[in-house]
Amino acid sequence: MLYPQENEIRELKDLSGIWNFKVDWKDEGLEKEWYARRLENPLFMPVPSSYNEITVDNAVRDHIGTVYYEREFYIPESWKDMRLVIRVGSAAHRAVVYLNGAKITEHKGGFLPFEAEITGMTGRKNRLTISTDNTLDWTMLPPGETRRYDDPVYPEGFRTQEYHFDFFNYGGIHRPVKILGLPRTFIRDIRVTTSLKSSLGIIHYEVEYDGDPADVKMILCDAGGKVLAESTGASGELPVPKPVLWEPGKPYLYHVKAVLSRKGTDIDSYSLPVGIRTVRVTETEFLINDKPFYFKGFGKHEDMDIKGKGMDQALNLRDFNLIKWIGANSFRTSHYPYSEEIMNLADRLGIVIIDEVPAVGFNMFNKNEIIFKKGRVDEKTLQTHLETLRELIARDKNHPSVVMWSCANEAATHEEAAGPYFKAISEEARKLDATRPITIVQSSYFDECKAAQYFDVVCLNRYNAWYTDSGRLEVIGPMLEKELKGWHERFKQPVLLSEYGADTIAGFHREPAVMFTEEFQVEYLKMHHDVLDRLDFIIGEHIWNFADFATRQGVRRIDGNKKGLFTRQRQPKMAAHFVRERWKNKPDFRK
Ligand code: BDP
Repeated sequence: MLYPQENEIRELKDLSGIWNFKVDWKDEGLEKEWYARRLENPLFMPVPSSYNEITVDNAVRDHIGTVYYEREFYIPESWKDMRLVIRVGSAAHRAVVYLNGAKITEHKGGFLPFEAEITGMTGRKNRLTISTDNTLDWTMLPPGETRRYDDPVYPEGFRTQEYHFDFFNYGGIHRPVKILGLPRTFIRDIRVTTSLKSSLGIIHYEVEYDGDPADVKMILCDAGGKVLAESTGASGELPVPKPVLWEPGKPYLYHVKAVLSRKGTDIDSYSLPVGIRTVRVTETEFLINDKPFYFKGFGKHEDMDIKGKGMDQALNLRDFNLIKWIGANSFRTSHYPYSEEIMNLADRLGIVIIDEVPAVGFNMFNKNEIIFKKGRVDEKTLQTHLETLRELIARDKNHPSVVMWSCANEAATHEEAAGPYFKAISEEARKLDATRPITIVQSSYFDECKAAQYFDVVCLNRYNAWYTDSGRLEVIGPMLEKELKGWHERFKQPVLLSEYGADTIAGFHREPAVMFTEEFQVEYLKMHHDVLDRLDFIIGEHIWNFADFATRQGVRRIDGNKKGLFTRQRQPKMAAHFVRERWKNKPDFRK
């Protein structure tokens, strides 16, 4: 799926702004056809944004169920011959879209875009209504369970949402809603892969278009816009002698421009940045352009005060600037696909990404409870998981920054049924993209895992001396070393420590260190680094987390998860300075 673009042929209209908004407290909106007319007594709500923290009403913040968004818009008469499409960047987690009272599409899954054709709606006032529902069930990614309480001791309508993941379940329209004006015969998709044969770079491309027969041409330009090569046909190759490669920190981008034409007249075009780079793994290395890359970075979240998971370019750039400042070169989109705007910036800024599907919360963290079973993570979940993987790879396949697909986070891979489940996931991922390695992020123990053999890289999350042996820093060294070696020896794969971290309240100090102080976070990280530095199959370190983030309320979380190196307002804790010293002196590529 292509990111919306405006150019000499294509039109684009962004519907971001203040929309009308109404919470469906009694689940009656559908029955009473709220979409059929203007919402009565609406609130105002910004799009894009989570709705939860915009008002000062905790019932809105904690709402489990449906809300309605609405706005009016025009499409100018001058677009009347175009194919018109409405595109939602993302809406959590189920959305139904109505135009002038008629349902035009629906989508399940809160982190990926979807669209619907609305050709013909020009020259009139249109009313767009979008309902979103943040209710989770076991067929969704991430999965969860809604409980309703009949006991009269609870207030009427009381419900809770149980989910086994550690971030606040924000709802709403999280990414921009856009109207695209396309020609009737239009480029539907482009797929680009690159390869390198000694000093010759090759860009392989495939263009798909819909409509009447047309000629396809692909033009390759350098970063300055100079034309380097051209090729005709819907698929082909563009040679690039002595290419400048896309590398972490040195993100050179070529551009390909696909052009559809008929009788010499251009009828559609689309430009795509292309980074020429290769990715491959061995038993001990992760090679980018055949050089052993060392991941320095974080697991992150899309999360901020007030706007929750709403896309915000100011925040995105602040985060990338901090990533550069601290000397990181990569992050994982834990635990769901991030906005396309973030992915585009990563390409341009040379930050490497491990791109994750929202398969998180697949673990009861209790060995007596099985999660891979009928009614929990079962065949229906698998079908959604496969579909989400397809949608993710369709969206992100062309990003040079994406070097690996992460197909799950901390699933209960010790369970028997996790084996066939993840075999199916891995086969689909490989079928969809043969050019990138795949992983699942583990929290199991190496000797009990039933799934890692289907993947290429072991990503391990570990919290020794935090959730277990709390505060006893001295256990980290021996325990971590044993486990890292165990994973590597059993699966013959390179290992990335994909999460390690300690909750830290900015401003808490204690010497000697105790949990939750800034001193403890520094010492905790250092204990891990001492181990990582002596093992040659370790391909990197992703600290949990980049910044503090919101979680649901609970006795284990005081105002959210505080494992950030930065506060939620993106200011450094003491450990950020310590990590910066380390990473500034640690090259992106190992010798
Ligand atoms: C890991 C999860 C992550 C949590 C983290 C933590 O992958 O989402 O936030 O632990 O507990 O289990 O801080």
